[in-house]
Amino acid sequence: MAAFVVVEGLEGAGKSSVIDALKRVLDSHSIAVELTREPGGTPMAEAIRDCVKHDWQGERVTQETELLLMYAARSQLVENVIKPALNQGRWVLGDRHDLSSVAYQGGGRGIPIESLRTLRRMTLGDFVPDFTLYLDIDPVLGLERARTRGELDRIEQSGIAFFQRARQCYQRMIADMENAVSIDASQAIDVVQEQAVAALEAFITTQGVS
Ligand code: Z5A
Repeated sequence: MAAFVVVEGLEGAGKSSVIDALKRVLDSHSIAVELTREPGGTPMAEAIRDCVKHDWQGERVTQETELLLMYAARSQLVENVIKPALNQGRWVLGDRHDLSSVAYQGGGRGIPIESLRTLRRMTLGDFVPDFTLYLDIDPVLGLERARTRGELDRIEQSGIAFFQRARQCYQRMIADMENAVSIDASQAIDVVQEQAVAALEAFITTQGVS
């Protein structure tokens, strides 16, 4: 059966390079796969991504707007891309999903978890990833890596305390989740990739794929 696999973590954790490695694993098993990113992944969700990554034409983005836009983009992506792919038997490999909202808007911004639950219920119902790989990184190191790519965007400029809270929230959530693996992303990139590949291989085996 097709599965929804998600890679989560703070900026600079190495999600992009891990996703490349995971895609190669799925290809080696001849598993058809759709790659997604959040926020984004449909024309409307990509437009929303532009709105949340920067102040909108100089207008400050409130944290409530940020939260609502994350769920609006997610709803578009889940209904128009992820569920259709899974229904057609393709796996989906996601760069972030709902746990990012819990960590950033819940943990980081301090929006009550009950508000997130209400939005989640409304937009996603009981839809959840089948497997989550969390890349754990100290935000000081992660942001240092992200900075090598150029200027930090609006969310990346939220300050180190914001990212520390997001990290703590990620760690708490992952500890309570089934079908989730945490990897120390401060290790060398090839070691992180190796551990991610091993975790996905183990999950694939549980799905009865040869
Ligand atoms: N966001 C939110 O607030 N709420 C939500 O619900 C959702 C998202 C879904 C999305 O931006 C932003 O939206 C994000 C969270 C928020 N904002 N922040 N801040 P994005 O998609 O553009 O950002 P990202 O997902 O964090 O991407 P990223 O910075 O590219 O992170 P990454 O993919 O994990 O990193 P990378 O591109 O693989 O690596 C970054 C650099 O580090 C690169 O030069 C690598 O070569 C290097 N790297 C990676 N791993 C290593 C190791 N192990 N050693 C050395 N160097 C490494």
